[in-house]
Amino acid sequence: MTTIVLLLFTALNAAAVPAIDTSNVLAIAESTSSPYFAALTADGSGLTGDLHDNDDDNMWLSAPDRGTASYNPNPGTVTGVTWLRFQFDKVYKLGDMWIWNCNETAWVARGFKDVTIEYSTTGGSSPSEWHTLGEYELAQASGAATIPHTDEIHFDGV
Ligand SMILES: [Ca+2]
Repeated sequence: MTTIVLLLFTALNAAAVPAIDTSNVLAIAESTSSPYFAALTADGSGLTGDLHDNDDDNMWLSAPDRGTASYNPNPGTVTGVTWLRFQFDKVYKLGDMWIWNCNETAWVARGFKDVTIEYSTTGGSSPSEWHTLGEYELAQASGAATIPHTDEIHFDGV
């Protein structure tokens, strides 16, 4: 199995109750296939209410052919085939993170599957600054015209 890394400073992706304003979330990716930039994961693009569409223009895509290489954003974090990091304007207590996995109809298999989620209040390079929330197997999206979120990650107030 392949490990994919999702890194969170603190706070969450698009939706929560109350949601963290998307203008306070900076999404950074290990790589990008232009123009499918990381920002599209955290800017509300493709969302109508809590449903996301299946237009690839509203989704992030890593560069192709990641092969067997392993990456991490900085020392102290686990490595994986690729990673996404969500950086916030300040430290938040986190509730839930909702994930809409890749929903491009012909390419739902491109979504994240085996992921490790780590968080930090400092984002530094020392392993002691990072905490592992857990390892997760994310659901594959259906590719339907609109979908509810595919996964909920519970931070439970960390
Ligand atoms: Ca989007």
